Amino acid sequence: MSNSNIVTFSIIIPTYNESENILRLISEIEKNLPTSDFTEIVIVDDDSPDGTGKLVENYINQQNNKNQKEVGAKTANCKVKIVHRTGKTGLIPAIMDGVKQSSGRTVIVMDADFSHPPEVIPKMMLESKMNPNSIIIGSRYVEGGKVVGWPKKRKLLSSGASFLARVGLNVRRVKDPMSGLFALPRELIENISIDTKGYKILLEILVKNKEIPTKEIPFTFIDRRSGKSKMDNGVILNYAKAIWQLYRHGQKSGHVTIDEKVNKGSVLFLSKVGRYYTVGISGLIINYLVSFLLANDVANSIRLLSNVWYLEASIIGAAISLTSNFFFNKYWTFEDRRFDLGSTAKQYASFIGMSAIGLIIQIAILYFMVENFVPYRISLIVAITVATTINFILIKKFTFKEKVWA
Ligand SMILES: Nc1nc2c(ncn2[C@@H]2O[C@H](COP(=O)(O)OP(=O)(O)O)[C@@H](O)[C@H]2O)c(=O)[nH]1
Ligand SMILES: [Mg+2]
Repeated sequence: MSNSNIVTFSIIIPTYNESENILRLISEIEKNLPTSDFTEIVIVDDDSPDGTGKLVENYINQQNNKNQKEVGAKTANCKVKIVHRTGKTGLIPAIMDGVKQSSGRTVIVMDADFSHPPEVIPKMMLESKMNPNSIIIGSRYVEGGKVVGWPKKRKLLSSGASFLARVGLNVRRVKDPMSGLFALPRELIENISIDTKGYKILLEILVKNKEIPTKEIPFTFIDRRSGKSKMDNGVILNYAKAIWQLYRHGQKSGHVTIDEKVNKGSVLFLSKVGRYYTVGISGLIINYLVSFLLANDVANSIRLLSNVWYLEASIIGAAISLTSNFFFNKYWTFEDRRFDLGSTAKQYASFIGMSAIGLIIQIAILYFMVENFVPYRISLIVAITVATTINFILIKKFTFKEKVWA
């Protein structure tokens, strides 16, 4: 008799509509498992409409029958379990449920869509056995790791968010704190109370356990080939649409009058700077409110917005405030009252481009100063002031085609 009923590893895999992936994934994981340890694979399904849960259920029954028939078959070093949940309440609660229903000393969390290749699991297990009290992270951003199949936009969003998290939440020691692939001692995940909405559970654990050693294992993240991502770009797009509609609505009801005879030169440079900064502050307030509303409970009552994680919420907040900044600056700061779609869209694109340059300058200054041990508060003030001023000049000259000093 082997001691095969002592579970060493529990691999928790949350699923929602993964019927095309799940059985293949289970078999790939089993194929790669080291024989020395007993592993349980715990699938946590949120009642997927595509029958993922049923599929796994059938698979488990089949395996049981087979084992009963084949007397003397080699003892398996792995067992599959299914946890059925009744509703889709998000990724983190699903993971936490899976943890509760499992018993391995070490918990491994991974996605079902093959973004996390099954071949890295044994490497992570080995590392975890050598460092049983560490958090082992499957990392896209250490040497040897990479991301395949994401459009530039999503890559940028992800690495930008990682950067913000690392600097802002002081988890600089980890290159990929938002990875969904990690292994850790059960105690670290079992009793943690999760504050954030959304799905970056590792980040939360890292922030709350700064003293725990970490180790990153490079892997190649491959974007899902089948099934649908829950990261819904539609959310951002719908927001932009809503803003545009609101804006058009305001225009139709006559609040905006077209006035072509504005003498731009008559308004002094300084008064425009003043207006520009005022608009900037209004943008900050809008940004703050939107981020705050989206990342909090209010979002749960609006179905479209549930599952918005707080860093994403703040990216959406930034996008909306950028848009309102554009219109306030166009109408008020630069007194440009022409709103035909073609030229407005062109100006808008240019405004975004200039703002992006400003943001890059700001982050570069910030990064440079913080890395050179200037306190974060001071670095932030310097970075924002310099970047905003450069931004103003760029927008004045290139977006609204004014002379810089007029
Ligand atoms: N149980 C459960 N699993 C989920 C939920 N949302 C996503 N998942 C699973 O979590 C993993 C990651 O989700 P995915 O859509 O690939 O997110 P992305 O990689 O960030 O685009 C996949 O295995 C999904 O099936 C959910 O609400 N409940
Ligand atoms: Mg995925």
